[in-house]
Amino acid sequence: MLDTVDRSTARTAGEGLAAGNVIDGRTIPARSGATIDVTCPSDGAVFATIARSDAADVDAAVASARAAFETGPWARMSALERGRLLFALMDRIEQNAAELAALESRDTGKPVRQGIADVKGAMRYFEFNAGAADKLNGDQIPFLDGYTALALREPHGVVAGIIPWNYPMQILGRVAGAALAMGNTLVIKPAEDASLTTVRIAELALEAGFPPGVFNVVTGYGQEAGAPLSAHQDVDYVTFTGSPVTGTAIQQAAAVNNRGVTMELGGKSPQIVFADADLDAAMPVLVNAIIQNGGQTCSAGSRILVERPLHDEVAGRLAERFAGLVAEPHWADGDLGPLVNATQAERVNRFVAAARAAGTPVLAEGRIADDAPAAGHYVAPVLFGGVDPQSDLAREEVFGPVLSMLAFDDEAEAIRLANATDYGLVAAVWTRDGGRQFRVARAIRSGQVFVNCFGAGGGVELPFGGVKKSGHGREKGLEALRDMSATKAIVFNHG
Ligand code: TXE
Repeated sequence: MLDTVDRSTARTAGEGLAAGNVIDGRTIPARSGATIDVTCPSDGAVFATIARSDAADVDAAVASARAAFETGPWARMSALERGRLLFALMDRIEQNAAELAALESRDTGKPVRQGIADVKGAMRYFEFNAGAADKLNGDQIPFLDGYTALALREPHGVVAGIIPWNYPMQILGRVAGAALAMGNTLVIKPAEDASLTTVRIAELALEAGFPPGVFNVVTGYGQEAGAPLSAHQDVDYVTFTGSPVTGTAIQQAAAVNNRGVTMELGGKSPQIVFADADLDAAMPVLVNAIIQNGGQTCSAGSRILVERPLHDEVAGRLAERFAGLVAEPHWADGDLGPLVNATQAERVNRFVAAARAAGTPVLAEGRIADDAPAAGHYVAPVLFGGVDPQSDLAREEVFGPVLSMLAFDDEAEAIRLANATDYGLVAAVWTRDGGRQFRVARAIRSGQVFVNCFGAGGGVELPFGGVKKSGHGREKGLEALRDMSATKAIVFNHG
């Protein structure tokens, strides 16, 4: 399996590409002919275009997905055959791994290592769901004498997936893997900032043998392509990963048609470090949890809560690491790259400026590489200490390389602080005390809690999703397959 991509490939990937929509088995331009320039976040240069789709393109994609769902080979295919197609897609992704990793890195600015990890992540999603396709049983339900009752799992029909730019391939993998395994057909609207690998993977799905119309992609802006897709009357289910504000708009649109939704809306994930924690094991994980992908991760461990006796030691060790962090172009393959666009860089800089203005202590700062192109969207990593739990920095999703430290005095205060945001996606607890591990893990309001680890290698097998403002519905694991299907009860009266 791929473990490196050379610098010049990473720097020039996708040069001159004019990516289209994938509708009904063909790659075609938007009906209007309009395009959107694709810029590289590392140097601000335009290097490709994507289709600028509107409601007409969305209509065509949904019609194609509907036709493929109702008729044609997909409608008659067994779960085993669907699984085999997903395995074949995984193989195609592997065969094109270098191209996909380089394309993802150039499109998003993420270090090449992360681009490679994302290819592997996408493959793993397709692999997991391929294997699971024929294993999610329905139920036989004990019922009245003389009756047999079944609960069958059936696909929703046409699933719309609106996905963001932070992990385009991985999020595509988790959405498409589960939806296709259960027999749905798909219309994906990737983010306008990072659509190239999604288009490419839909093309690879055709090469792998997916029938036309099963896996469609329409690219474009949220308002122009995403909004008509989420409001479309012929879409049966909508799955979205992105911001709470857009999630609300999408739910309102879907509600007009009374459609089901899965919402993954980000987080403000706490990492709680008790005084008895194994710090040597925790330190690299604490740092990586916020630095990975430049902090543009829904599950980023963006708050570190430390029990007071250990506070200064953790602060010192984190500060040492942060002082050495450098934001570099994606091709340098350093600790972190630029942020995805100017809006995100401005957003992160606003949080940092407000915290500084409020007098929040800066414990350490990294830097932007001297040779980073001026037109790139670089932000220097910052470690804040003594953060006010009521501040925006402590409560809001920053989505950048900014880490907040807060001290606590006892277990009750740790739990209170961990739960003191509107989000509830992921949390970590670092302690050697077994009783405390259970108590705290149970008390935290969040979709996932990791004990003495964080993220634990991605965890395609684990149900993933939020509570509170972080959303609802579950992706990954077998839970995703349940969400991507509807249960039908059938009762036979046999006298
Ligand atoms: O997200 P949007 P943005 C958070 C993160 C980030 C903030 C803003 O905090 O700073 O969101 O990012 C499409 N109808 N996350 O503005 O708007 C859009 O085209 C239908 C967390 O990029 O949520 C894109 O495909 N679709 C997150 C997708 O929604 C619409 C990942 C996400 O864009 C639409 C990304 C509309 N009206 C950002 N408007 C996570 N949970 O991991 C936009 N879109």
